[in-house]
Amino acid sequence: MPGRKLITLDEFTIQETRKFPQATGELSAILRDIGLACKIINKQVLKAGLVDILGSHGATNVQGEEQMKLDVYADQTLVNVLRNSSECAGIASEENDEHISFDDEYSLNSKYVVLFDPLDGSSNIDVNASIGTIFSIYRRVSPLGSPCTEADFLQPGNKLMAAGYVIYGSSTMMVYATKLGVNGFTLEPSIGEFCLSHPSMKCKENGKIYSINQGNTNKYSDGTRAFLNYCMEENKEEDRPYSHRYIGSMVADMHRTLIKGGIFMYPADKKNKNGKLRLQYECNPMSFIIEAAGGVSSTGNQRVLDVEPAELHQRVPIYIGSKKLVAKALEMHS
Ligand code: P6P
Repeated sequence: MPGRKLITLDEFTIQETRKFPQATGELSAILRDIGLACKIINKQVLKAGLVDILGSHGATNVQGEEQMKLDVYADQTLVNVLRNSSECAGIASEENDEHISFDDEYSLNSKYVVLFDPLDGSSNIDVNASIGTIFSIYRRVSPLGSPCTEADFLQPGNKLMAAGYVIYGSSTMMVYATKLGVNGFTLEPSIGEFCLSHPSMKCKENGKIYSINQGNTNKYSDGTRAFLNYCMEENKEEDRPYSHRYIGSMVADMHRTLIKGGIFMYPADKKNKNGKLRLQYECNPMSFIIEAAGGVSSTGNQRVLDVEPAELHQRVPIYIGSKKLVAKALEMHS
């Protein structure tokens, strides 16, 4: 791109670090590590149909879901890259029952821990729909020099230092948020770098797209069903009926919500009192990102980021996206 200033993820994170004189650059290093791991994962995702890595890996993860080989590959890639770089004290993954503490001297003295869903939406791998990696970075609460503890990973989302996702779609993009804002980077395969393509991303205050698995409608609360009827009613002044879009991959549905506005919902239902999505691996990172972009995110009863986690794999209902549309959904939900 002659003439156009190319800013790579590495350059951007270094520039951001300079805004905090006391920063040691560890957070930037972790973001660069995650970028590297996701470039490695991306290579396998791009050839999923060619290499015999489709089909179930046989094992099932802590959620009782069949593990696709790509899930396991993505999980191991993230663990290995983060362990080798020694920039964090340990990790917790949606694919593993317990957290993993890294025991080399550098890791033991690192001040951050990382959580991730290594390959969210993996049921879409076989149909070539977009899937993604979701990550969260917290400052540890356990003492430096000692192994990280479960308490480091059970912090509420309002303690997040950074969170983001990589979407393996028509292009491969990394979007991450800190308290400074949300920025998007598109992978330029010819140089193998994530390049700044979506600076200062903002979530529209209102939106015309609602995203939910309507197949579960008969299990939703009266309030949620009333909101769905509201979205489907004709109303010229309010551009209704709205459009329904649902990919079934949270990263893809949330990326569209961030860019085009609207609401994504995975409510509780009669069978799943806490919905399906995991607080620490999906809902908190996405809520941190959407709030940093000016949107909102609620369980229906409280701000997602304020939920005090009780266990690593707990689930919460979620209503997330444009401020006005989420407010309407919550008004009808209650
Ligand atoms: P359903 C993928 O399995 C996932 O965890 C999210 O990425 C996605 O939003 C949701 O589950 C889809 O669930 O029940 O609609 O298939």
